[in-house]
Amino acid sequence: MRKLSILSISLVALLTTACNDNDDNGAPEIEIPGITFDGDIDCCSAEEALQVYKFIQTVHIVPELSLSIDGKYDITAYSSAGEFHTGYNEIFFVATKKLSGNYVKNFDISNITPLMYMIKMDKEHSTAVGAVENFDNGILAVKRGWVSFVMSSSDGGSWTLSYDATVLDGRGTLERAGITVNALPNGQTWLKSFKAGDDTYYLSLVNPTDWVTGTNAIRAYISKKSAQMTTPYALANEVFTVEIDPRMPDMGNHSSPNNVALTRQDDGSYQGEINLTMSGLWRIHLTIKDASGNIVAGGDDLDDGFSSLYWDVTY
Ligand SMILES: [Cu+2]
Repeated sequence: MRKLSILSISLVALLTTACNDNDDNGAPEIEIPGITFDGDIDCCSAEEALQVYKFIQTVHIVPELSLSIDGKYDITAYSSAGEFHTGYNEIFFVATKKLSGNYVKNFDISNITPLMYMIKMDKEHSTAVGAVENFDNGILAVKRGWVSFVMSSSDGGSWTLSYDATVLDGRGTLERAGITVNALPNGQTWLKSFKAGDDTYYLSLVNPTDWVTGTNAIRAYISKKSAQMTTPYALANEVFTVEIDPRMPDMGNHSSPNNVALTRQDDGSYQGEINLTMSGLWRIHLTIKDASGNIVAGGDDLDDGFSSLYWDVTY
């Protein structure tokens, strides 16, 4: 026991000495498990590495989506819960060097392709997928993409996901990794589709679990079903307006004031404001208008005067 402590102390002393040596080079002293900064130009600054490290403590690994490239690099994928559910899911990617464990700053993830095999129809279809971009200001070592699943895994069908990765001199492909898409809790509907002309569009509500009582930013994406069903559904080029009418169906369908319709932003997302006056189930009735202001979906088509196109969110 005593021997062990002495050994540990000398080890710490050794490491400390090693660290102090680095001071001459001006290397910052930030301890991140498994990360060394010595002369690794591909890695981030110590500050960036710390940001990455802190960020990945807030998400969970999706083990099915890990990829090893040429025995030199590892891609690790994360989502908020380490699994997926129907509707909008963010996926985060981090690349590391196998040998040092260091993050790699510049890498690319592309061609994220989810596919669902529908057993009865013996057919495959994809779903709505967003572009992969840098996670946040300055943090190049985390890439973020999103997938909005139109259906959950079931006896009727199962999902796989593929993607391509480029890390420095390495290239790799994750080929059809099996994933599970969980159904949302009962009564929750965060993804809806509508038809305009011959086209089918998907409305993905972004992270309603973040909502609080009062005014919230409400974000969504509108994706267009691809002519070839196995091609991931990209954001629609058409510009719409999404008018919202939030009601509480369990409380006489009362509404809330000061809601703002979702309009298309520069980044391709739709954003508006939703005012939730209390917690509980909110049915957000939707009216979709085209660029000329014509109603293309929803409206007051229900008997009670509300739109049959809606998201259901309990918060
Ligand atoms: Cu399906």
